[in-house]
Amino acid sequence: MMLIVGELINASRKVVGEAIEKRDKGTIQKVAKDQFEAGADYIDVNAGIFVGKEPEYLTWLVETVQESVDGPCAIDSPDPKAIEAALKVHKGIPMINSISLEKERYEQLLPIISGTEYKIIALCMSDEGMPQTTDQRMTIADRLINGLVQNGIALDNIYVDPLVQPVATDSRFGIEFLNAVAKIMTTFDGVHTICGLSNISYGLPERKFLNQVFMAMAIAKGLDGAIVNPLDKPMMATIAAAEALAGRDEFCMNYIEAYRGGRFNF
Ligand code: THG
Repeated sequence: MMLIVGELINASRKVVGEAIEKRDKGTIQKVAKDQFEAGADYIDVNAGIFVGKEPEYLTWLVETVQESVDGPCAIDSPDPKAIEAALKVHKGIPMINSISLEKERYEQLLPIISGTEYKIIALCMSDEGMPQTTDQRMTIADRLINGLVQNGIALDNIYVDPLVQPVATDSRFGIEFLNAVAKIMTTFDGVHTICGLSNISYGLPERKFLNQVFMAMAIAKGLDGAIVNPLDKPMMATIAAAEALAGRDEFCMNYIEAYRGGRFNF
């Protein structure tokens, strides 16, 4: 089944940013609980708009979330120092979001995660910037996967994020991403793939529609993780339908279960 990372505890969202500044635990804990109850496997915590204060704010977010739900966080920061601080208070096995091939980020984060059982998101980004083609993504993915495995991370704990780019910018960006998902999943048997979706539809109307269709297409290519809003019912229904149609839901049991649980009532 698809691994779901709940994206809503992100400081770029107004309610969450304000709650962090006011140290309003109740608001954060409700968003955590709602996502967990909707089926999130990990609760993403991101304080990215507070540059310089990320170590302090991420630590507070992890503590606050885990006071209210019995589950792990996905610690979302480009700053290894912030991730390291949040790890000190995290209970259970976290997801690290993310390591990339950017030299400083890679070299600082690797010793922190080396030899652990953490789930690691390996983001396809390097000092040369954001990859555009399938081949550019494959080159970065290959180096990241090899480096992680050589440092004692099991393939099964690696989630490669091929990096979604807006299709409004270049009409090839959708298909180059999708082909990268397929190639990563077949080249590195046992590894996982994950992504955030919202970038695909940036600058276009009816974004939710594009995001849902893109999710279904990515699942057909083998995507098995998603950073999404688990409270978004049409998106969650799309995921259940796409998994059944891709042959990843024996006897369509999960799809039928989703229906019976009222998850198609929207
Ligand atoms: N890959 C990885 N990590 C990521 C991303 C990725 N982390 C950040 C981001 N992309 C994924 N997280 C979010 C969080 C919030 C929103 C989008 C992506 C967002 N929220 C809307 C709002 O605030 O209005 C809508 C939320 C809603 O439906 O209520 O846009 O790509 N590894």
